Amino acid sequence: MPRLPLSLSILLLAILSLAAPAQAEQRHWDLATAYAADDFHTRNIREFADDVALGTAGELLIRIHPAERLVQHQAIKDAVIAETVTAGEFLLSLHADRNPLFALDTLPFLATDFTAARRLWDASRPAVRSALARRNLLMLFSVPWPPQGIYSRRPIETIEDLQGLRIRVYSPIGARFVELVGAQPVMVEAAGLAQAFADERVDAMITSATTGVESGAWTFTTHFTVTGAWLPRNMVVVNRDAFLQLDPAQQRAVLAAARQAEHRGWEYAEDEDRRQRAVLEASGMTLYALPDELLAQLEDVGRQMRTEWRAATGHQGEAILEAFRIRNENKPKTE
Ligand code: PCA
Repeated sequence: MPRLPLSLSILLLAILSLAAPAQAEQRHWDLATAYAADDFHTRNIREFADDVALGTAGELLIRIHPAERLVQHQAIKDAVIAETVTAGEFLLSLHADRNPLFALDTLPFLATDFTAARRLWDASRPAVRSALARRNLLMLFSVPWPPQGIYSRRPIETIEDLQGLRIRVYSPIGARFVELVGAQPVMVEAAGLAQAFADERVDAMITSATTGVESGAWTFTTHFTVTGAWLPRNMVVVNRDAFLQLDPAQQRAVLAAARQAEHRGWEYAEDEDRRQRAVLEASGMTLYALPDELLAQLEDVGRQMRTEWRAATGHQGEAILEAFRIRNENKPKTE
Protein backbone atom coordinates (compact mmCIF):
# COMPACT_ATOMS: atom_id res chain seq x y z
CA MET A 1 0.00 0.00 0.00
CA PRO A 2 1.46 3.42 -0.89
CA ARG A 3 2.15 5.51 2.18
CA LEU A 4 0.14 8.62 2.78
CA PRO A 5 2.12 11.82 3.29
CA LEU A 6 2.38 12.43 7.02
CA SER A 7 0.24 15.58 6.90
CA LEU A 8 -2.54 13.60 5.24
CA SER A 9 -2.25 10.82 7.85
CA ILE A 10 -2.52 13.38 10.61
CA LEU A 11 -5.56 14.94 8.97
CA LEU A 12 -7.13 11.51 8.66
CA LEU A 13 -6.34 10.85 12.27
CA ALA A 14 -7.94 14.12 13.34
CA ILE A 15 -11.10 13.15 11.46
CA LEU A 16 -11.03 9.65 12.96
CA SER A 17 -10.61 10.95 16.48
CA LEU A 18 -13.54 13.32 15.99
CA ALA A 19 -15.58 10.38 14.78
CA ALA A 20 -14.46 8.12 17.66
CA PRO A 21 -17.07 7.66 20.36
CA ALA A 22 -16.52 10.18 23.11
CA GLN A 23 -16.09 7.52 25.77
CA ALA A 24 -13.34 5.64 23.88
CA GLU A 25 -10.24 5.82 26.01
CA GLN A 26 -7.14 7.19 24.39
CA ARG A 27 -3.90 5.52 25.38
CA HIS A 28 -0.33 6.69 24.98
CA TRP A 29 2.72 4.50 24.83
CA ASP A 30 6.21 5.91 25.16
CA LEU A 31 8.74 4.11 22.98
CA ALA A 32 12.44 4.68 23.73
CA THR A 33 15.14 4.17 21.11
CA ALA A 34 18.91 4.65 21.00
CA TYR A 35 19.40 5.73 17.42
CA ALA A 36 19.15 9.09 15.64
CA ALA A 37 15.76 10.60 14.78
CA ASP A 38 16.52 10.44 11.04
CA ASP A 39 17.97 6.90 11.06
CA PHE A 40 16.03 4.46 8.87
CA HIS A 41 15.13 2.31 11.90
CA THR A 42 13.57 5.34 13.59
CA ARG A 43 11.77 6.32 10.39
CA ASN A 44 10.35 2.80 10.21
CA ILE A 45 9.21 2.99 13.85
CA ARG A 46 7.54 6.34 13.19
CA GLU A 47 5.62 4.77 10.31
CA PHE A 48 4.68 1.88 12.60
CA ALA A 49 3.30 4.41 15.09
CA ASP A 50 1.31 6.12 12.30
CA ASP A 51 -0.13 2.76 11.25
CA VAL A 52 -1.09 1.94 14.84
CA ALA A 53 -2.79 5.31 15.22
CA LEU A 54 -4.75 4.75 12.01
CA GLY A 55 -5.50 1.09 12.77
CA THR A 56 -6.91 1.94 16.21
CA ALA A 57 -8.79 5.05 15.00
CA GLY A 58 -6.57 7.21 17.18
CA GLU A 59 -7.17 5.18 20.37
CA LEU A 60 -3.50 4.24 20.76
CA LEU A 61 -0.84 6.86 20.17
CA ILE A 62 2.84 5.95 20.36
CA ARG A 63 5.30 8.70 21.24
CA ILE A 64 8.83 8.00 20.03
CA HIS A 65 11.86 9.19 22.01
CA PRO A 66 14.94 8.60 19.81
CA ALA A 67 18.68 8.98 20.39
CA GLU A 68 18.72 7.84 24.05
CA ARG A 69 16.77 11.01 24.95
CA LEU A 70 14.52 9.17 27.38
CA VAL A 71 16.54 6.07 28.33
CA GLN A 72 20.16 5.07 27.68
CA HIS A 73 20.53 2.26 25.17
CA GLN A 74 21.92 -0.23 27.68
CA ALA A 75 18.90 0.37 29.98
CA ILE A 76 16.05 0.28 27.42
CA LYS A 77 15.32 -3.45 27.73
CA ASP A 78 15.09 -3.35 31.54
CA ALA A 79 13.06 -0.13 31.41
CA VAL A 80 10.42 -1.88 29.27
CA ILE A 81 10.46 -4.92 31.59
CA ALA A 82 9.90 -2.59 34.57
CA GLU A 83 7.38 -0.60 32.48
CA THR A 84 9.22 2.65 33.14
CA VAL A 85 8.61 3.03 29.42
CA THR A 86 5.95 0.98 27.66
CA ALA A 87 7.96 0.06 24.59
CA GLY A 88 11.47 0.29 23.25
CA GLU A 89 13.99 -0.59 20.60
CA PHE A 90 17.42 -2.04 21.32
CA LEU A 91 20.18 -3.95 19.59
CA LEU A 92 19.62 -7.59 20.52
CA SER A 93 23.32 -8.52 20.75
CA LEU A 94 23.93 -5.72 23.25
CA HIS A 95 22.41 -8.16 25.77
CA ALA A 96 24.35 -11.25 24.72
CA ASP A 97 26.11 -11.40 28.09
CA ARG A 98 22.72 -12.02 29.76
CA ASN A 99 21.57 -14.62 27.26
CA PRO A 100 23.97 -16.17 24.73
CA LEU A 101 21.05 -16.74 22.37
CA PHE A 102 21.05 -12.99 21.72
CA ALA A 103 24.56 -13.22 20.22
CA LEU A 104 23.49 -15.29 17.24
CA ASP A 105 22.99 -12.51 14.68
CA THR A 106 26.41 -11.08 15.54
CA LEU A 107 28.46 -14.27 15.16
CA PRO A 108 31.05 -13.34 12.53
CA PHE A 109 30.70 -14.81 9.03
CA LEU A 110 27.68 -16.98 9.81
CA ALA A 111 25.19 -14.88 7.81
CA THR A 112 26.83 -12.16 5.73
CA ASP A 113 24.06 -10.94 3.44
CA PHE A 114 20.37 -10.11 3.71
CA THR A 115 19.12 -13.47 2.43
CA ALA A 116 21.18 -15.43 4.94
CA ALA A 117 20.35 -12.99 7.74
CA ARG A 118 16.64 -13.47 7.02
CA ARG A 119 17.00 -17.25 7.19
CA LEU A 120 18.94 -17.01 10.43
CA TRP A 121 16.20 -14.84 11.91
CA ASP A 122 13.47 -17.24 10.72
CA ALA A 123 15.39 -20.13 12.28
CA SER A 124 15.81 -18.38 15.63
CA ARG A 125 12.64 -16.29 15.93
CA PRO A 126 10.60 -18.70 18.14
CA ALA A 127 13.49 -19.11 20.60
CA VAL A 128 14.19 -15.36 20.80
CA ARG A 129 10.51 -14.59 21.12
CA SER A 130 10.09 -16.96 24.06
CA ALA A 131 13.29 -15.78 25.75
CA LEU A 132 11.87 -12.24 25.67
CA ALA A 133 8.40 -13.43 26.73
CA ARG A 134 9.95 -14.97 29.86
CA ARG A 135 10.97 -11.41 30.78
CA ASN A 136 7.41 -10.17 30.11
CA LEU A 137 8.38 -8.61 26.77
CA LEU A 138 6.32 -9.04 23.62
CA MET A 139 8.45 -8.95 20.48
CA LEU A 140 6.82 -6.70 17.90
CA PHE A 141 9.35 -6.70 15.06
CA SER A 142 13.02 -7.00 14.26
CA VAL A 143 14.97 -5.24 11.50
CA PRO A 144 18.66 -5.67 10.60
CA TRP A 145 21.42 -3.16 10.12
CA PRO A 146 23.23 -3.36 6.79
CA PRO A 147 26.30 -5.68 6.72
CA GLN A 148 29.05 -4.73 9.15
CA GLY A 149 32.57 -3.79 8.14
CA ILE A 150 35.69 -2.13 9.51
CA TYR A 151 36.41 1.59 9.14
CA SER A 152 40.08 2.47 9.47
CA ARG A 153 42.72 5.03 8.55
CA ARG A 154 44.58 2.65 6.25
CA PRO A 155 43.59 -0.51 4.38
CA ILE A 156 43.48 -3.72 6.43
CA GLU A 157 45.36 -6.31 4.39
CA THR A 158 46.78 -8.76 6.88
CA ILE A 159 45.89 -9.89 10.38
CA GLU A 160 48.92 -7.90 11.60
CA ASP A 161 47.23 -4.70 10.38
CA LEU A 162 44.47 -5.36 12.92
CA GLN A 163 46.70 -6.31 15.81
CA GLY A 164 47.10 -3.64 18.44
CA LEU A 165 44.37 -1.39 16.99
CA ARG A 166 41.76 0.00 19.39
CA ILE A 167 38.57 -0.97 17.61
CA ARG A 168 35.19 0.42 18.50
CA VAL A 169 32.52 -2.26 19.12
CA TYR A 170 28.90 -2.13 20.33
CA SER A 171 28.32 -5.56 21.87
CA PRO A 172 30.10 -8.14 24.02
CA ILE A 173 30.25 -10.55 21.11
CA GLY A 174 31.89 -7.90 18.91
CA ALA A 175 34.38 -7.36 21.71
CA ARG A 176 35.19 -11.08 21.73
CA PHE A 177 35.84 -11.02 17.96
CA VAL A 178 38.16 -8.04 18.26
CA GLU A 179 40.08 -9.70 21.12
CA LEU A 180 40.48 -12.91 19.15
CA VAL A 181 42.08 -11.07 16.22
CA GLY A 182 44.57 -9.49 18.61
CA ALA A 183 43.09 -6.00 18.76
CA GLN A 184 41.63 -4.05 21.67
CA PRO A 185 37.85 -3.59 21.88
CA VAL A 186 36.39 -0.27 23.05
CA MET A 187 32.62 -0.03 23.67
CA VAL A 188 31.12 3.14 22.18
CA GLU A 189 27.47 3.87 21.36
CA ALA A 190 26.63 4.96 17.81
CA ALA A 191 25.88 8.50 18.98
CA GLY A 192 29.40 8.92 20.40
CA LEU A 193 31.51 7.78 17.44
CA ALA A 194 32.86 11.09 16.11
CA GLN A 195 33.75 12.12 19.66
CA ALA A 196 35.55 8.84 20.37
CA PHE A 197 37.78 9.43 17.33
CA ALA A 198 38.27 13.11 18.19
CA ASP A 199 39.34 12.08 21.71
CA GLU A 200 41.78 9.51 20.23
CA ARG A 201 40.09 6.71 22.16
CA VAL A 202 39.77 4.49 19.09
CA ASP A 203 41.70 3.89 15.84
CA ALA A 204 39.03 1.99 13.91
CA MET A 205 35.38 0.99 14.21
CA ILE A 206 33.03 -1.82 13.25
CA THR A 207 29.64 -0.76 11.94
CA SER A 208 27.46 -0.47 8.80
CA ALA A 209 27.48 1.97 5.88
CA THR A 210 24.47 3.61 7.52
CA THR A 211 26.13 4.40 10.82
CA GLY A 212 29.31 5.38 8.96
CA VAL A 213 27.36 8.03 7.06
CA GLU A 214 25.43 9.18 10.13
CA SER A 215 28.65 9.70 12.05
CA GLY A 216 30.50 11.38 9.12
CA ALA A 217 33.09 8.59 8.99
CA TRP A 218 35.08 10.33 6.20
CA THR A 219 36.06 13.05 8.67
CA PHE A 220 38.01 10.58 10.84
CA THR A 221 38.67 7.45 8.70
CA THR A 222 39.56 6.77 5.07
CA HIS A 223 38.81 3.08 4.36
CA PHE A 224 35.77 0.79 4.74
CA THR A 225 35.73 -2.98 4.13
CA VAL A 226 32.62 -4.03 2.25
CA THR A 227 33.08 -7.70 3.15
CA GLY A 228 30.05 -7.93 5.45
CA ALA A 229 30.82 -9.89 8.58
CA TRP A 230 27.33 -10.03 10.11
CA LEU A 231 23.99 -8.17 10.14
CA PRO A 232 22.97 -7.40 13.73
CA ARG A 233 19.28 -6.77 14.41
CA ASN A 234 17.30 -4.27 16.41
CA MET A 235 14.29 -5.52 18.35
CA VAL A 236 11.17 -3.48 19.01
CA VAL A 237 9.37 -4.77 22.09
CA VAL A 238 6.48 -3.79 24.31
CA ASN A 239 5.74 -4.64 27.92
CA ARG A 240 3.37 -7.61 27.74
CA ASP A 241 1.05 -6.41 30.51
CA ALA A 242 0.62 -3.09 28.72
CA PHE A 243 -0.16 -4.90 25.48
CA LEU A 244 -2.74 -7.12 27.22
CA GLN A 245 -4.54 -4.03 28.49
CA LEU A 246 -5.55 -3.26 24.91
CA ASP A 247 -8.84 -4.65 23.67
CA PRO A 248 -8.63 -7.47 21.08
CA ALA A 249 -9.20 -5.19 18.07
CA GLN A 250 -6.45 -2.85 19.22
CA GLN A 251 -4.12 -5.79 19.80
CA ARG A 252 -4.79 -7.00 16.27
CA ALA A 253 -4.09 -3.53 14.87
CA VAL A 254 -0.74 -3.36 16.71
CA LEU A 255 0.32 -6.81 15.52
CA ALA A 256 -0.71 -6.07 11.92
CA ALA A 257 1.28 -2.81 11.96
CA ALA A 258 4.24 -4.69 13.46
CA ARG A 259 4.20 -7.28 10.66
CA GLN A 260 4.21 -4.52 8.08
CA ALA A 261 7.01 -2.71 9.91
CA GLU A 262 9.21 -5.78 9.87
CA HIS A 263 8.67 -6.31 6.16
CA ARG A 264 9.22 -2.63 5.33
CA GLY A 265 12.26 -2.37 7.62
CA TRP A 266 14.12 -5.18 5.84
CA GLU A 267 13.49 -3.42 2.53
CA TYR A 268 14.73 -0.14 3.97
CA ALA A 269 17.88 -1.84 5.25
CA GLU A 270 18.78 -3.22 1.81
CA ASP A 271 18.12 0.08 0.16
CA GLU A 272 20.21 1.87 2.82
CA ASP A 273 23.17 -0.38 2.23
CA ARG A 274 23.29 0.55 -1.47
CA ARG A 275 22.63 4.24 -0.96
CA GLN A 276 24.95 4.81 1.97
CA ARG A 277 27.89 2.98 0.42
CA ALA A 278 27.52 5.38 -2.50
CA VAL A 279 27.52 8.31 -0.06
CA LEU A 280 30.71 7.03 1.58
CA GLU A 281 32.39 6.80 -1.82
CA ALA A 282 31.14 10.20 -2.92
CA SER A 283 32.57 11.59 0.31
CA GLY A 284 36.03 10.35 -0.64
CA MET A 285 36.25 7.05 1.25
CA THR A 286 37.86 3.96 -0.26
CA LEU A 287 35.61 0.89 -0.17
CA TYR A 288 37.41 -2.41 -0.63
CA ALA A 289 37.02 -6.15 -0.07
CA LEU A 290 39.28 -7.91 2.42
CA PRO A 291 42.02 -9.97 0.74
CA ASP A 292 41.12 -13.70 0.54
CA GLU A 293 43.82 -14.84 2.93
CA LEU A 294 42.78 -12.41 5.66
CA LEU A 295 39.14 -13.24 5.06
CA ALA A 296 39.90 -16.94 5.57
CA GLN A 297 41.68 -16.14 8.86
CA LEU A 298 38.74 -14.08 10.08
CA GLU A 299 36.34 -16.84 9.07
CA ASP A 300 38.39 -19.19 11.27
CA VAL A 301 37.84 -16.81 14.17
CA GLY A 302 34.14 -16.89 13.30
CA ARG A 303 34.17 -20.72 13.45
CA GLN A 304 35.83 -20.64 16.85
CA MET A 305 33.17 -18.24 18.11
CA ARG A 306 30.45 -20.51 16.76
CA THR A 307 31.95 -23.38 18.75
CA GLU A 308 31.91 -21.23 21.86
CA TRP A 309 28.32 -20.23 21.14
CA ARG A 310 27.30 -23.87 20.75
CA ALA A 311 28.85 -24.71 24.10
CA ALA A 312 27.01 -21.78 25.73
CA THR A 313 23.60 -22.53 24.19
CA GLY A 314 23.60 -26.36 24.12
CA HIS A 315 20.69 -28.18 22.47
CA GLN A 316 18.80 -25.01 21.74
CA GLY A 317 21.72 -23.51 19.81
CA GLU A 318 22.28 -26.77 17.89
CA ALA A 319 18.62 -26.90 16.88
CA ILE A 320 18.72 -23.31 15.59
CA LEU A 321 21.91 -23.84 13.58
CA GLU A 322 20.38 -27.02 12.13
CA ALA A 323 17.19 -25.15 11.16
CA PHE A 324 19.36 -22.46 9.55
CA ARG A 325 21.35 -25.10 7.62
CA ILE A 326 18.15 -26.71 6.31
CA ARG A 327 16.82 -23.31 5.21
CA ASN A 328 20.06 -22.69 3.31
CA GLU A 329 19.83 -26.06 1.58
CA ASN A 330 16.19 -25.67 0.56
CA LYS A 331 16.62 -22.21 -0.88
CA PRO A 332 13.88 -21.33 -3.33
CA LYS A 333 15.14 -21.08 -6.92
CA THR A 334 13.68 -17.61 -7.36
CA GLU A 335 15.97 -16.05 -4.74
N1 PCA B 1 24.88 0.57 13.67
C1 PCA B 1 24.80 0.46 15.09
C2 PCA B 1 24.60 -1.00 15.35
C3 PCA B 1 25.07 -1.68 14.11
C4 PCA B 1 25.11 -0.60 13.10
O1 PCA B 1 25.26 -0.77 11.89
C5 PCA B 1 26.07 0.90 15.75
O2 PCA B 1 27.09 1.03 15.08
O3 PCA B 1 26.07 1.07 16.97
